[in-house]
Amino acid sequence: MLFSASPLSQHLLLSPATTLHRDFTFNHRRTLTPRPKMSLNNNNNNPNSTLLNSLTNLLWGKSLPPGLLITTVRTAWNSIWHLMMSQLAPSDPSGSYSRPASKFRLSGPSTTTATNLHLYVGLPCPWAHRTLIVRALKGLDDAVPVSISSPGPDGSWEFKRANGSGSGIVSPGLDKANECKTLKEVYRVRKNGYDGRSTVPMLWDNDSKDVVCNESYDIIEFFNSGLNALASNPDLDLSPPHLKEKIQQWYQLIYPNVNNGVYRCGFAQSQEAYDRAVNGLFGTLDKLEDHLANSRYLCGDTLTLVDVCLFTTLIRFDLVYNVLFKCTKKKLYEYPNLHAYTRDIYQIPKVAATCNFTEIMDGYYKILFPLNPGSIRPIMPSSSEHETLLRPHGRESISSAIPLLVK
Ligand SMILES: N[C@@H](CCC(=O)N[C@@H](CS)C(=O)NCC(=O)O)C(=O)O
Repeated sequence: MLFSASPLSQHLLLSPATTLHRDFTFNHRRTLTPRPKMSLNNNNNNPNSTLLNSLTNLLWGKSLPPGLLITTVRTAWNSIWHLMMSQLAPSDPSGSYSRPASKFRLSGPSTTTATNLHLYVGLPCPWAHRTLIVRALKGLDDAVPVSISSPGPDGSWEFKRANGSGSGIVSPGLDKANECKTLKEVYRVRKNGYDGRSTVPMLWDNDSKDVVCNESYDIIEFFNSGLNALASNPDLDLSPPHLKEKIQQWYQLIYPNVNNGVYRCGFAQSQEAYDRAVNGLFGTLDKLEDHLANSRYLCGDTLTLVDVCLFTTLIRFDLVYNVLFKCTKKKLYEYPNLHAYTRDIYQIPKVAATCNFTEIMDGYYKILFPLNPGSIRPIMPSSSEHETLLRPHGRESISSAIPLLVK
């Protein structure tokens, strides 16, 4: 961690022998003034800000001159921010975020014969959320058990909490397949080892002790059609042959502009990169809003994989992306068709139980430190509350076809 209390800070905070407890000090004009009594228990419990207060007092008296304070912090913060962003969110030369490619791929639904599978996810992650939804709709809960990690202080995935919140909503727990403490450890125990990015979702083969796949789209295609012998809802097809081309066309629009588009807004490292991303995002949302006025789902009357992919971004939109990633032009709530479409999918049996809003908010606001250094989690917008999402969506008027055979 960048600003954790070091032995030096502990010394400054605790040692009575330092100048901190003198009654007088020079202020920044070099005149002698009574030192205000310093309290080690000030209202701000953050040891880092106490350290900075102590240092400021030590060097300049009661407060740093505002001009100097702002210039110094701005210069230091800009350099540190760019350093952090370049390592955490790689970008191209124009400052646009470029998402690293997934390492372990499946090139079709039947490219693995493994049947003793285990799924690793994290609940804030929209890519992992796709796999939880398709797993639930297909009835693969028993066939593919899941371990749910949560982000640790440095943002990497950890297993540290007892399973189950008792609410019926998915919640983080321990690693049930390998009993590891972190996801990094799981990737490392694979037979050939691995030292790259340890991302969720990740599908694991318990027999060969190896990673099967860590690309969400491959995993949902595989769950949709590659495990029907084990699924309790094998008749549900979220990628029927006659819609495959349409699904791909929508996905090619939605992935860069919406799914990854929100990240391209949030992780942009130049104004130009942000402008490009935000125009692509809202231009696409406008198009989707129009299309969904007369189409219940993206490809017509049938829910498909591309709806699942769109849903996991939309459900996080007002909650996180609108604020943290500066996707501010409009809230999802201001798009009546998109919001109703989101409610429609949320109300499909088993979907709401895959949405853990507390984990999503904590995962973004508390962990994406470079974007929210104070780690304050804003209040939940009412448009994202469970009760709001249960309001009638009225989309049966477009198509009353029973969309799913959820068993
Ligand atoms: N293209 C991948 C993206 C997966 C991804 O980026 N997951 C993020 C969480 S949202 C992650 O695990 N990041 C950890 C890291 O980069 O170390 C997919 O669709 O599965």
